[in-house]
Amino acid sequence: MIYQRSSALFAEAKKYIPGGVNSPVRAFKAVGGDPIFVKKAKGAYLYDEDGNKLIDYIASWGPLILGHAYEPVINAVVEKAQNGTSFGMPTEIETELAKLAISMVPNMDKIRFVNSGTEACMSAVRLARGYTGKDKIIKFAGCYHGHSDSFLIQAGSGAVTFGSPNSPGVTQGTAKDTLLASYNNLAGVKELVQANKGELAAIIIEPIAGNMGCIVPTDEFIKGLREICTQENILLIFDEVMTGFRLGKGGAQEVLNIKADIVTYGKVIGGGLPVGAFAAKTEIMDFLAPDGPVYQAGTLSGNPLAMSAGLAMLTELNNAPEVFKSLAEKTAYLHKGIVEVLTEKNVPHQINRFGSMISVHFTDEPVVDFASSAKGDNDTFKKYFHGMLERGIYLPPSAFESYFLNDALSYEDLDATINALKEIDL
Ligand code: KE4
Repeated sequence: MIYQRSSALFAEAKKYIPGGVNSPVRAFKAVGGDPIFVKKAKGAYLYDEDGNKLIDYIASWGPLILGHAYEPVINAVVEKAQNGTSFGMPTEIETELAKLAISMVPNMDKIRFVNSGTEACMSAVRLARGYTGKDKIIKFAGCYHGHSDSFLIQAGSGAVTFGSPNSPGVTQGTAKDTLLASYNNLAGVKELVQANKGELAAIIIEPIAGNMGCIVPTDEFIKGLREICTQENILLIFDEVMTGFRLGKGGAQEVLNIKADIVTYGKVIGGGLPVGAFAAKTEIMDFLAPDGPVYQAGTLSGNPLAMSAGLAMLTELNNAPEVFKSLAEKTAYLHKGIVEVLTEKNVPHQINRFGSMISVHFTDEPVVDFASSAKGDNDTFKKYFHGMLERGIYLPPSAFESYFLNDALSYEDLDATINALKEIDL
């Protein structure tokens, strides 16, 4: 495949945009080479600036669960735009999307819309701190909740000391209130909770992790978190920016049968336009301004154009929940095909899958947390990524990402993906 125009566009972009991209993962740093510039997309296919057609497995990192340029969503956005895109005033459509979203997920009474998953998670933590009157939070190594300072933290020196910044610009003052635990390690969480008794406002987690590749919690772990939070008056925050409206109508709360105290959303809820959200019971949500003391705001929050995309998307999913089963079956089919090929090639691999989230790890150890995910062989991953790209298959350009299948993918597309893998010398 030829990527000349993409490379030329990348060189031009780098003159005006840091790293040539508006989000780092797009720059192919983890896999090498120049990123692909896309011209348009439809259904399961991307059409890049060099005229290549690619089968898409990132779906804009999750939002486009029904495929690109999905008619009902496009029509809703085009129609809404005719009457203005944003007013900075309340509109009926915000209530329509709020009512629909709340009707689809368990256990939530009210929802506030923002413009990204980062904003949703940042606001959820502020709300938890304001509601509980406590400062510290626990997050998990390898879980990503957006780029708010409180989340850009790596493990501190000792098991029970606070975290340290993992990005310049994040202060130690901020880092001291974020504690880091390991996914699927309940004992470690208990140790942190005991060492910080009475100081923890929240534990925030990706209930099915997608930012270490896909990692599924053990029953004991996720149920244990719920119990600890209930016992210790800590709010459990489910970051469902990836899983919300992807794993099922009710997201991870529904499929795991666990009730969180605050849930954050993004991606699918915006139908491909910038929408994030966070939700909780009335008692918690009413702590938010303007009625409550916890301040949170946004010029474009709930803007009718983004709301129209989200409403069209959730309406489709609410009226056709069989999509989730179809997606899970397609993901299982892809899983089986990849296992057969990599086994035949005698390549050590672990494949983690939950619903329509899946990831391939080139290691023979089970991938259950960030440390085990980091043991994947990145040289093999790079060969895999570029080998698939050369054959028209667009995968996430990082071993620490989940694939996001869209329901426009056909079984022929899945077979083409599996056959492309057969041709690669890993
Ligand atoms: P955004 O601010 O990017 O909308 O959402 C942040 C976020 C929060 N929580 C979870 C579980 C997430 O996965 C994300 C964002 N996901 C990444 C993909 N790993 C977005 C891609 C990117 O950073 O460009």
